[in-house]
Amino acid sequence: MKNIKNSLNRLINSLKKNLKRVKDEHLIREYAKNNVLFLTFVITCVINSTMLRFFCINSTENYLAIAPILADSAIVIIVGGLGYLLKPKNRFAYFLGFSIFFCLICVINSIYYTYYTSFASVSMLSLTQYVGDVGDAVVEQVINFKDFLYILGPILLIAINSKLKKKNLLKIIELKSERKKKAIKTVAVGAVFAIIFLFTLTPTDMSRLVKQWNREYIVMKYGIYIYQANDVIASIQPKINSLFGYDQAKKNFNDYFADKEEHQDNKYTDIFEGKNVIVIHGESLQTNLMSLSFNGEEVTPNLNRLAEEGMFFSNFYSPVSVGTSSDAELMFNTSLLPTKSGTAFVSYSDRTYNATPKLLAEKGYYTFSMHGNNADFWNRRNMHKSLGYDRFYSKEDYDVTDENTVGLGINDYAFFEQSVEKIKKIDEENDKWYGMLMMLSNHTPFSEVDKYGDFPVDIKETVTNEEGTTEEVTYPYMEGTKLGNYFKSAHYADGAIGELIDMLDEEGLLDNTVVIIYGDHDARLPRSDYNRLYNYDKETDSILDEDNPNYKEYDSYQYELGRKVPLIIWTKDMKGTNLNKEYTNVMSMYDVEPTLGNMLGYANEYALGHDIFDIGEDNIVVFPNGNWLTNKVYYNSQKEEYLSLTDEAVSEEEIRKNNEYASNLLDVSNEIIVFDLLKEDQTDENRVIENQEKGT
Ligand code: GP9
Ligand code: MN
Repeated sequence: MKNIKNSLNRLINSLKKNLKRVKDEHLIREYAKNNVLFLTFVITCVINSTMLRFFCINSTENYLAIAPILADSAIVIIVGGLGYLLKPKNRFAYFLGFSIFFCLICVINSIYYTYYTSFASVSMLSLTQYVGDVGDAVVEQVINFKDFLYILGPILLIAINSKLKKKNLLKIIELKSERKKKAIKTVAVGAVFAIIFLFTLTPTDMSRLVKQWNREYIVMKYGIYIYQANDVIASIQPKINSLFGYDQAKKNFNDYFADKEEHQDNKYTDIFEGKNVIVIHGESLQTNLMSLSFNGEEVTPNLNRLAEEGMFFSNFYSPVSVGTSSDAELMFNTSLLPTKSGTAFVSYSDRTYNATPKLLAEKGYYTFSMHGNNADFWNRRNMHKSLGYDRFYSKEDYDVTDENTVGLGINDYAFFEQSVEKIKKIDEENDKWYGMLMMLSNHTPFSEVDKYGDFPVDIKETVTNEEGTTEEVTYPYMEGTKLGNYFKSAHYADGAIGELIDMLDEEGLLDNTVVIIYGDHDARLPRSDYNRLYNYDKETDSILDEDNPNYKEYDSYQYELGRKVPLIIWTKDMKGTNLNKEYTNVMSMYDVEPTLGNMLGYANEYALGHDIFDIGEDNIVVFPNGNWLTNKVYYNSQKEEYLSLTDEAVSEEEIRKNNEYASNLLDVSNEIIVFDLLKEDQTDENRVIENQEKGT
């Protein structure tokens, strides 16, 4: 006991002595003076990462988070510390190189976050070829002043270096042993930061880093630099994984499907058997458009009419990841979810898919897809073959002129008109057919308002003044906002859908045809614009105060839930039948293949979604970031909190079970694609058949 006391006293005395030395000899000031470049490098890099989190993730938890600052500091101090191994004259280049590198990480992520509400991945590098095509959209809608604040870091470093140079303070000579000692000491300080950081981690934090799909959470916990390094590992992992972890993946796959309940026939089974099918891929069409009118005119009168006359799935979601349009197509046709890294269309187009076009082709259908954009966009030229389309009509098959171009390419009206001509021929030559028509005009940034036709999104009122005469007063309302422009663009696209239906009808192409319309994903518009939509005060031309009794809260949950897209299944003669109604159970894009398959008489036995008429109100919609939604609850896996949608209590057990379900679904789907498990399965079957044949 006495010994411990003595040792403690000795330790405290030595600490006191050292602190006194630091104070008396002005060691801190001395250190700062001799290491200005290193300190500038460290401080600016840590500030940049903190600033990025601050701009992207708005939560008090984020503002107060110390863990990512520790993690960033550890990385930057270690990287900077290694610079001391270099001769002093070479250090500036080293610090500047890394400063630019870290700054670029912040700039890219800042821009990327605005567009995708997620952080960047190197697995997306293979997609930069598409940036040219949507480049204007990105520049116009996505790049902000704040994205370039990070450049101040390297600029400050350059400025300080030139000042030091002028004062002749850079000509220091250091022995190799001295440099080594300095580097070791600095790296050791970085290691101390790293150790303290490691103590803040929970097992959940560790497992999320390995899984990498909860990007926001990882950045919030580990900072942007560790996130990005981990992303590089995670992005090359699928390639390595597809060489190694096959056995485990195959086992997971077998276990998953062994437990899956078999599909039962229901009253919708085969109701459309033998009918032709037209699918309309509605670019950026959201369900909320359908309930909006301006000055008595509906935004989407044609969608509304088709929904009223057909089967309207009003609680339908498209859980796309970074593959946006292509992820929607993938889910719709294969009942798989987007991949965790990269996109299925670009990285995994050579895999085997049990896709609707392929399965219908096996039933004697002629299957085709039509799209006015370049065939290589989203690698459709290759992927549409893998999905089993007999023919992909792309830009080269259309007459595209300056006059008929809107946004990314041929406008929806001209596209549909020319498509109908092609479908007429297909119909003459084929017994039955399945065709996907992919729209293009209603694509972000929705800025070609002069081409969308006249659809004012203001408020017009007729008022009687004191003299008794009437005059028309106009309040700007949504005019000039991004959301307002989106309404004009959607109204234009909706008009094209109306014309398509008329043209098909005139050609007699609707008589034995099922029409399916889906919105491919939401339009990614700012929440503040929705706030204006719901809380506009025309008297002051501004947004109502939050404490105003008429103020309607539009929080992040409402925004998330408001990202639903329409799904309509319609036939010419459906109106008034027992099919003609609104279906309100939550449903996902990856539930379409099993639902439609049941109606048309085909099945993908490895579908991950459900026939909605089988699963009904028990359905769960899983999003690529691990969030999920049921009729009762929306769970946010990044914040680990939920929103109850009914008065019923939500048990912890239910949350745990659904989290496990979501995680399994994402794993199995990813493994099916990465390890090409559907191909292997067919090979297994072939092997069985071959063996049977040998036996006979
Ligand atoms: C491009 C079109 C749009 O051809 O499908 O793709 P998106 O940018 O929505 O993913
Ligand atoms: Mn799209």
